[in-house]
Amino acid sequence: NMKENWWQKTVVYQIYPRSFMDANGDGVGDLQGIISKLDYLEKLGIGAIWLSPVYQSPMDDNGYDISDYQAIADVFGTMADMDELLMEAKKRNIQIVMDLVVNHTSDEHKWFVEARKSKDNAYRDYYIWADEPNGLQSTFSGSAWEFDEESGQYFLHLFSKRQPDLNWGNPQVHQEVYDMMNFWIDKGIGGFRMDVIDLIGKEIDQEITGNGPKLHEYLHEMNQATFGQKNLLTVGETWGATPEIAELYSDPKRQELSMVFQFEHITNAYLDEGEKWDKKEFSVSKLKEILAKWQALEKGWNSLFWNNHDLPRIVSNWGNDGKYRLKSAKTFAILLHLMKGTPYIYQGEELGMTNYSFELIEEVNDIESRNMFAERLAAGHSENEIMDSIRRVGRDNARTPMQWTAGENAGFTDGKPWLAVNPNHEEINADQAMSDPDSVFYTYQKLIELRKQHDWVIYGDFKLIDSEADVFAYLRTYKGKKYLVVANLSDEENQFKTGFVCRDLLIHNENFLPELSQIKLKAWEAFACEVE
Ligand code: TEU
Repeated sequence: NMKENWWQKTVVYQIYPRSFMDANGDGVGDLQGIISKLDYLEKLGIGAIWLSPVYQSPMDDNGYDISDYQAIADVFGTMADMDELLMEAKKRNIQIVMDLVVNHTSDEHKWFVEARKSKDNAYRDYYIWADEPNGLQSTFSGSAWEFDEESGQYFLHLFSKRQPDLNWGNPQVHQEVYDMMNFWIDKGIGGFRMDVIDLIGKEIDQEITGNGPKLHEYLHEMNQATFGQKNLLTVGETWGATPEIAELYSDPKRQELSMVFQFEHITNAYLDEGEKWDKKEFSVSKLKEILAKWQALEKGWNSLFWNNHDLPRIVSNWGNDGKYRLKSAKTFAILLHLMKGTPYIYQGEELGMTNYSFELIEEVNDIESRNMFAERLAAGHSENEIMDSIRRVGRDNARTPMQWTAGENAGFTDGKPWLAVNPNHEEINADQAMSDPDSVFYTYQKLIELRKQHDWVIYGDFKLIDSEADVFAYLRTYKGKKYLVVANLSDEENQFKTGFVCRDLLIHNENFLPELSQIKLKAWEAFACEVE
């Protein structure tokens, strides 16, 4: 019975450990830092933390390159710290969802160290080798094949060359992964966020990477071998999912995952086509169309998110992080959190944290941005143009340290922060937010509270309401009652007309009661009402 699943009723908070809180002064966030902020998260009201990787890693991709799945990276702490985090979180009814990165390992993982020793090594077949590279490209620029001198073949890496892809065609790899997952499940974790999981069914010879023919067979097998009977939250990162595909993952009958992170609303809500780094014009109409299509999911469950550690800050990307920073941050929150699905908050989103103005490539740490910079520079793009792209959508925008205080380094560290702290921490910080009833933080807190109080938020049907282009309005219905959510995603005023009467105002980012028969919405105004 879907209705008994805790993960449908909760709100998840993503922590990027490097940038959350540094307890030991080395400039990098750590597990003790997280523990010290659990009270803050409890106050926000979240029920789970998605913890980006904290495993042992040479940090070529900030921990998404794992060299030991059952050890903690020294910079983050020890296994004892991890156990303490699990225990302290549990005391506050917070589950810990671990990041599961099993499309690839680090090149320093013992399996790969062995595998590259020779063609007949027992671990050779844990990875993907070829005598000649084919046309597959790495997400982080260039060919996905790297020549290994020692053993005389190329190995596949869909990400950095220090992230060799595991060979899911080899059943032994499955078993190793399941054993490792069970190790974590036995520790009492709340689930897994599965990194680029849609790539594990790849068929190299056909140059198929995402959504390969055996993908769902593997995930069903994984479910049965590990978390299947445990009522854990499992969320797959699936850049290539359509609603039809999402149902394959999340239809409970199929026993695969709880839900997926779908990206259509992130990648396609633009007027023009173009790749990640190209400048494109945000379209509210497109966003409405895409999200309404996803809300109609019947056999599965949605995740809801604007942000993560790979994406620019929503308030900078589609909101207005100047004049309307507070209002637009709240509007995106209200719009998302009253939809059907499990909402995810990325650290700092609840403060309305913004993108960072990277001036020089030297300030940028992210491997994706740095590789793209080199590639585009060589292809003749100007430095200015490339830095513009990085400022707009580079991954480090989300990775600057969490802004706790107005003080030095935003209270994130006593040392030298690994990535620049945004100077706007003097205004935008958790201390300020706590003491200001009008802060973005309290809007998130209120939304989380509404979800706990009202079943309609979780189970109600969704219907998009026809409205002006920049107004996103929808109706949720549950047990004969109706709830209206309206958001003006614009710097301009907009008309909104319906035949509804607002009976009970549930949340609003303005200080007056909306008169629904015909209202003029202010810039970035949003509210939700029970209506008749
Ligand atoms: O991301 C998958 C991924 O493809 C991203 O790199 C994304 O495509 C990119 O930002 C868009 O340009 C996951 C993790 O979330 C990411 O942090 C890792 O770098 C990547 O996998 C490799 O593990």
